[in-house]
Amino acid sequence: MTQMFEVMPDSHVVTISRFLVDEQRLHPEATGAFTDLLQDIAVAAKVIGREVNKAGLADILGSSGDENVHGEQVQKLDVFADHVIRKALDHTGLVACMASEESEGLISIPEKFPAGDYVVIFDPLDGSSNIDVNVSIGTIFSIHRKRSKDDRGTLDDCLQPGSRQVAAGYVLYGSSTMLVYTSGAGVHGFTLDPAIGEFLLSHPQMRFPEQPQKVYSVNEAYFNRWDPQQQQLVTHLKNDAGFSSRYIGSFVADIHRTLLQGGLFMYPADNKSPQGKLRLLYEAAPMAMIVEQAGGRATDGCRTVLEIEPQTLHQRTPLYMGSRQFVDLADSFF
Ligand code: AHM
Ligand code: MG
Repeated sequence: MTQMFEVMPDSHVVTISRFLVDEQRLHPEATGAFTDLLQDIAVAAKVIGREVNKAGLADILGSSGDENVHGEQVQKLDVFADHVIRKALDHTGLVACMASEESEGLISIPEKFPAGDYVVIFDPLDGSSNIDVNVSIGTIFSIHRKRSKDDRGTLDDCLQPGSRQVAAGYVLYGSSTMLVYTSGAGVHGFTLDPAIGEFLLSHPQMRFPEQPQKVYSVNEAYFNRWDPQQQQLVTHLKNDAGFSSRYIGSFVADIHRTLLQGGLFMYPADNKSPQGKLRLLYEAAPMAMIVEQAGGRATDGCRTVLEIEPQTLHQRTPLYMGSRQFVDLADSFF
């Protein structure tokens, strides 16, 4: 008997490759290098996603110790993710240098490979403490163009303000694996179809909802460490403004929810961490580009995140991001 499949009459299947190529056609001057770079990042995301999905099996498959069943060294998933991204990009001739939240200094491209014009800064697996409890985690990436004359880039090429990013994105390893990116012309989301191994366009032109859910997202256990303005803001949100609260404790997942449903994400400074916890280059700036491209706002409580001039690779920043009207409201407390 012939099997019947229901076909949605108006649906189009658009792979991330097709989407990137179509976008590239809008820029006749484009060389294709940027398209190739994003495709390489998408491949790295699939490899990381595959391992993340198997993480819970590590114990039964015998690879939770330092060695796996083949006697090979087993890496922690965040170190593995770091390695995958480096190896996906270092030989391509597209990248001048990289920086990773997992490494202290600049990552140079080995001399045996050609160097390119792009600088890639990434947090290979953010929220990795959530892996063991099967909570969503993510990869975050930020792409700049090299501005130094040095063939292989310098630290200075990484220390550019977020406003100079040419693209930024994240991958969420959740109930589905999603890749969300912007190159300055809106935010687009792709969901991995594991059966065919392709990221398919599922969320074109993502925008914060006009009528956002009144939700704040913050680790409220730190309330007593906050300064009075921060305490007053959260007290106002819950007692006067009718907000509810959601906090996963996994940055990519918290921001993804905030983007889809609206809300206010905060990781403020406190008296133990005067600069907050999140890193400007690996976490705050790329997410700020996405949030602003989707119609939201991102600040450190007084400055626009995208305008902060980084001084060091691992510098931290307090962070407020989400629906524009809620970030404005937060501002009014500072
Ligand atoms: P990590 O870079 O060590 O993974 O930490 C970053 C994570 C973010 O995903 C999350 O927003 C934050 O730490 C949660 O911190 P806290 O446990 O202090 O609320
Ligand atoms: Mg991180």
